[in-house]
Amino acid sequence: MKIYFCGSIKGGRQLADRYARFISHMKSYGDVLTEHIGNADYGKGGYKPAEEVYRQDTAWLTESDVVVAEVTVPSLGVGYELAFAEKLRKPCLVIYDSELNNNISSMITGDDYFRCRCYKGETQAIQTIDEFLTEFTEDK
Ligand code: 6IA
Repeated sequence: MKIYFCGSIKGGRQLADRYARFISHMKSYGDVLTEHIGNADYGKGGYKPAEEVYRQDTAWLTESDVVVAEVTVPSLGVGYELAFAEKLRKPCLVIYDSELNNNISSMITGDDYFRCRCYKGETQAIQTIDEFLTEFTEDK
């Protein structure tokens, strides 16, 4: 199974270590195409043309089987990726930590295409991720 994980980059990197723990867990289900999102140093001092980022990420989204987005830290890029994934009819799990942010955009929580789940603590987030990935794991 190919998993596309979305998390904030320019929106703020304060949860990068948490993304890394989620990614490491999800790797037991298949390939996480966007492992770099969990690297706290990603982007520091580096440069990649925006066109290249866009081309690569939309190609990965297109080849992915499922999308998991952590949206606690608001990110324009993650919002865009979710809309792109919906257009492609990819199954999308959207999770957020309600103790850190309980004010997620209505354009995400109000779209019943997305499976939006709040969590309290990483253990609960992992359980939610497990339920979702198990559901889509069968024939992959
Ligand atoms: O608006 P944001 O930057 O917070 O958007 C984050 C989301 O867009 C992530 O889920 C990524 O998949 C995607 N994204 C945005 N910027 C990049 C990026 N920049 N590289 C890969 N994916 C990205 C390269 C930074 C460079 C200095 C190495």
